[in-house]
Amino acid sequence: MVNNYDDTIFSLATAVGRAATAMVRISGPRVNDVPELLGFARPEPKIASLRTLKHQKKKLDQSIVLFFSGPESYTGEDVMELHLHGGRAVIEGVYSALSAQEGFRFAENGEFSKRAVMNGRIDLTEAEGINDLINAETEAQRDQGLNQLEGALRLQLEKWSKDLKRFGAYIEAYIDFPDEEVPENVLNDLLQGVEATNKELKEFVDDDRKGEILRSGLKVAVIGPPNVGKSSFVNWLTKRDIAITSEKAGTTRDIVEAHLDLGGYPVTVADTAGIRASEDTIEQEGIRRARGWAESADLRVLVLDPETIENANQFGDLLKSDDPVLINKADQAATFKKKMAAGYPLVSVKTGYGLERALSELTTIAKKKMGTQRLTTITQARHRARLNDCLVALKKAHFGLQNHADLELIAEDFRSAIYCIGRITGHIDIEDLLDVVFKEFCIGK
Ligand SMILES: Nc1nc2c(ncn2[C@@H]2O[C@H](COP(=O)(O)OP(=O)(O)O)[C@@H](O)[C@H]2O)c(=O)[nH]1
Ligand SMILES: [Mg+2]
Repeated sequence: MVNNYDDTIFSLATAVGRAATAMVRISGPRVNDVPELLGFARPEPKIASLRTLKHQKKKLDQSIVLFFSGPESYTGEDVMELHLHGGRAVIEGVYSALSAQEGFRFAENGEFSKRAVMNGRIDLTEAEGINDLINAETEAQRDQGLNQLEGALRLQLEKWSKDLKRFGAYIEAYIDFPDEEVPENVLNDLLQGVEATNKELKEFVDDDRKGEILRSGLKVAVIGPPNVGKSSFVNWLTKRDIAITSEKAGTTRDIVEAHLDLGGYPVTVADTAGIRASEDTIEQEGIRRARGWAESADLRVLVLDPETIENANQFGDLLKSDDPVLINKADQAATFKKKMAAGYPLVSVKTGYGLERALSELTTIAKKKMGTQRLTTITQARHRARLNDCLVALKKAHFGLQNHADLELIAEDFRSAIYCIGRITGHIDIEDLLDVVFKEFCIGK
């Protein structure tokens, strides 16, 4: 990525395509030159102003212009927003006027937000929250993205970081004054503090990846033998004919994925090839993919029919404890009379029998897998990895304290625990540890 902060960057902030309006955002040191460049009078900061934009004596557009004087802007730099009419020729006209200028260039992906982080306007988790909100497709995803954008995760992490800095500061203080022994009561307070923080962190990490699953959507694989009605069921779920259904066994080979919104929770459902012994190499490949997708999925729905109820055991290696099983073709009553024993819920995609109940059960499972009491959660694998590193460092510090280890080593453990959290928020400067030392202590007399 080009990382030149001397450049003034610009880009469409709205979607590409014809629309009533299109917003071009410009940020950087030369924003001040934009009014002259496009032949309009410079607006007052934060006052929406109607302006006629011109380039090389030709009018480009009549648009609303907004100016934000840094650091009070999204990026922390001077920012100008051109709310144009959303036609291609208008946007092209503005683009070519800007890109012809020295020091102006197209923004890279996420570069506005990156500058916002670099300039301390937002932290990394808030930037991620912005991105998650933009990508949110369901209500629960929107809640989670907005919460993170508003700084809830940052505040939570900052709280732990502050705790750790305080613990570290005690230790650092006694290192600086080697004549002083760490008194027993201070040591006990520290141990208790470390244990409490450790408990909080552990509870936060042990969340069954709910926030992460919500962010990316629950992956549900519909599996089973051929011809039981898997594709028919997926089509019913999605209310669309996305998968080919046929009386001929072995029709589905590719994995067909569709996105669903179950009560505000995002689900990606996959129709897969029927799993059976097959000589056909293409079908074998389909079965291999079906197994692979099912193994990596968050949930599997096993579909069987009266003919294959006994086959349930064949899927034992794929199924996990809370994976639901459905017996389709309940309309084939005669067959069922003989084979009712299995005790699984009956449905018929053909007649609609039992489908709503199956859907509501699926919704309940989705809520259980993604919904939490607390809105603030880990939403990315990188958060989890760093928090686990932090827990390891904290454990070492705790062990060191208990065993009266060298204070230098304990201090180092705290520093690395703080560093792990700093890597999540992007605040990895731990020099401010020293500030805490001198603010909270006056041992120096
Ligand atoms: N009688 C009956 N037939 C069904 C039902 N659901 C699907 N079928 C039929 O079963 C055949 C196989 O369906 P399909 O969805 O392609 O099964 P898949 O191979 O498991 O994907 C098709 O002819 C469907 O019309 C049902 O509830 N009752
Ligand atoms: Mg199929």
